Amino acid sequence: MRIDAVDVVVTSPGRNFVTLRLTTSDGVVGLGDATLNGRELAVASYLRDHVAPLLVGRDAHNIEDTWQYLYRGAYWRRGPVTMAAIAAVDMALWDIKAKVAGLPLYQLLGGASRTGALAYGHASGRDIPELLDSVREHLALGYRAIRVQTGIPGLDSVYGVAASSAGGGERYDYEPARRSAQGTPVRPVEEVWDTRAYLRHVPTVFEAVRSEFGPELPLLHDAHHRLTPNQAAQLGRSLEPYKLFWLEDCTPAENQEGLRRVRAQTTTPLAIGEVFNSVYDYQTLITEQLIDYVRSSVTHSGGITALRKLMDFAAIYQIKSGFHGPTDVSPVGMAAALHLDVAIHNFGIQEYMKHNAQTLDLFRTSYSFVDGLLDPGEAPGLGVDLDLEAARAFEYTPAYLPVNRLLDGTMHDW
Ligand code: EZ4
Ligand code: CO
Repeated sequence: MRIDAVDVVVTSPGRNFVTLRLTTSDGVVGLGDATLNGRELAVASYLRDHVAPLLVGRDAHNIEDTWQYLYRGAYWRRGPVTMAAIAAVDMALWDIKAKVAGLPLYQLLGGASRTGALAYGHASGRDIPELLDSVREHLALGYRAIRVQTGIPGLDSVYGVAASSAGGGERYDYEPARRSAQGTPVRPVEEVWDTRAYLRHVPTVFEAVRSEFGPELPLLHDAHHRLTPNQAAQLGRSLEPYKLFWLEDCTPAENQEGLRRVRAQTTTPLAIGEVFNSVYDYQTLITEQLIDYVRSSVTHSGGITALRKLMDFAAIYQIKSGFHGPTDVSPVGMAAALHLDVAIHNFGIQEYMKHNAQTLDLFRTSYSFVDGLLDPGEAPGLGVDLDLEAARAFEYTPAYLPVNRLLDGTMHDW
């Protein structure tokens, strides 16, 4: 069975998605997600200009060999653009293989290790009362684990907080990259950040949430790479009384050794890796057991083939998964994560936000969210179809994530 056709579909039903669509000589279609928020067209070009010509005529069944061919053959290793492109090819080939087998993909990955994947949702509020309402709304939707983010007194807007003023008054739980007003050039919005105010405020937020919802509810928090190792150690310690499920991206973790200090100073569980793209980014973090959860997405880290190996490596050190699942991973990438979630033994939790209605109209999914658990469904393959005609109607629209500056104007870590 040969790969006959390679198509790259860019569509923007509210936000941009890049999808690879492979068609085999037998007419089987496989989909892969290649969405890289804010740099989408770079991956689209990588696939169209440099990968598509290599794929036509290859045996669609040889997934591992194709992975190695694209990774080693490029000479230039790793990097988010390359690894998102390889991920899309890998996902599409697994989709095809599982469709040919007539099985949902998780069956080819060893079958189900659990009845569903525990999901966490994003609750947020500009202040504590608004946050508590958002937690209640998430509990009503069925969530059994909740990420908590709030505004900080004195700061205008904070990334990850719905209804911040920079969001134009609209809630943006989904942390979208922002488009600019019509006719103005598109640039990242610049937000002001104050680490001391943040470190003072966050423990009061968790105090309020714990006293309202009790000790059982798993709570998470994302620091979005903004702290130094010493500041992260302070935050981890100050949050210990609230027993977090995890503290995410406390420092910019390309400095893996920096986590030694954080780890030595606090027992708050740590999750890292949503901006990583290969196992090598984790080498010190995993072998020295400096983290508890791997945050990679299938989409940004070389696909199912690579992420499964990474999780096997992590398993040796009792480190679990907590795959990235924002809405800038497409429904195809989310489905791939769910098949892996139910199959691997060292699953921890899955981030989950529902895509908007337009997106779910284009991408027909067979996964479901019931009583706090995600289920990949029983459709053969990944279980996602893409309505090509409808997708083409939504043109690519540039949009970028915000950047941060400190009070004196210094550019800050994310
Ligand atoms: O900000 O995916 O934990 N989740 C996150 C995400 C990221 C976006 C960036 O594209 O931090 O929402
Ligand atoms: Co994050």
